[in-house]
Amino acid sequence: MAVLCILSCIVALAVSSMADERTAVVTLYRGNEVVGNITFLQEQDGGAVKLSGTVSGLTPGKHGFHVHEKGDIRNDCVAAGGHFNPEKNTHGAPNDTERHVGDLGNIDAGNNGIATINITDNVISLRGAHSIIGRALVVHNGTDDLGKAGTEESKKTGTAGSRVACGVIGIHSPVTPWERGAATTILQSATTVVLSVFVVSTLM
Ligand SMILES: *[C@@H]1O[C@H](CO)[C@@H](O)[C@H](O)[C@H]1NC(C)=O
Ligand SMILES: *[C@@H]1O[C@H](CO)[C@@H](O)[C@H](O)[C@H]1NC(C)=O
Ligand SMILES: *[C@@H]1O[C@H](CO)[C@@H](O)[C@H](O)[C@H]1NC(C)=O
Ligand SMILES: *[C@@H]1O[C@H](CO)[C@@H](O)[C@H](O)[C@H]1NC(C)=O
Ligand SMILES: [Cu+2]
Ligand SMILES: [Zn+2]
Repeated sequence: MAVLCILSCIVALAVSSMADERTAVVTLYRGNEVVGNITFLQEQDGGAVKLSGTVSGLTPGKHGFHVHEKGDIRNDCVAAGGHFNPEKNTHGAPNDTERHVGDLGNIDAGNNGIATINITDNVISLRGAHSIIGRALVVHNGTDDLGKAGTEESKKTGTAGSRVACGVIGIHSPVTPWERGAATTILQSATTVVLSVFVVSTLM
């Protein structure tokens, strides 16, 4: 019986963590032109988010790269507002403890103007208070000084210059509703455990 319970719990955990994987996507625009696309993968609740994709048409070198607070990309991305900052922190580097949630640092474009994105971040999320869904991803013309230049503006924006591309981060998978009430979550977990006990006992 103990073995049955342990096996069931393993199956239940595996099933529920599979169900927890989420992906989001953003198409980046410069005016009406598509200049990039990035996917976000979060394998489990509370886990790191992995970004992958490309941005093209950039000047060679580093470009500030942030999640801004609004999913409004009108007026050449200016309507997106400031960096997504729910904790009211100062601007920083991705690996700083004091940073905006949206601070993803810089992306680096080669001489061909293309930046290949391969970032893993532990602060942004695809759920909860740090969720970036429905907000804007912005690429700047200049380099983010990561809040280290010693000016007020540096501690606010990283003085990364104008906005050259942006897009709204949206749901990609699963397509079922993302925000569930606690009751639904508990019911689903309980159902998973009961089903697992049934499946495992059938197999034995
Ligand atoms: C991503 O964007 C680039 C333009 O930068 C485009 O060439 C490419 O086809 C896009 N890829 C996908 C999967 O949409
Ligand atoms: C953060 O990363 C930068 C390089 O990107 C490095 O110079 C710095 O030491 C790192 N800081 C911490 C606190 O890990
Ligand atoms: C992305 O970065 C990780 C670690 O920084 C590395 O292990 C992985 O190979 C990289 N992926 C690509 C496609 O470059
Ligand atoms: C972008 O930066 C380059 C230099 O890196 C400059 O020549 C250009 O004028 C800037 N463009 C905008 C729109 O700020
Ligand atoms: Cu920005
Ligand atoms: Zn910031």
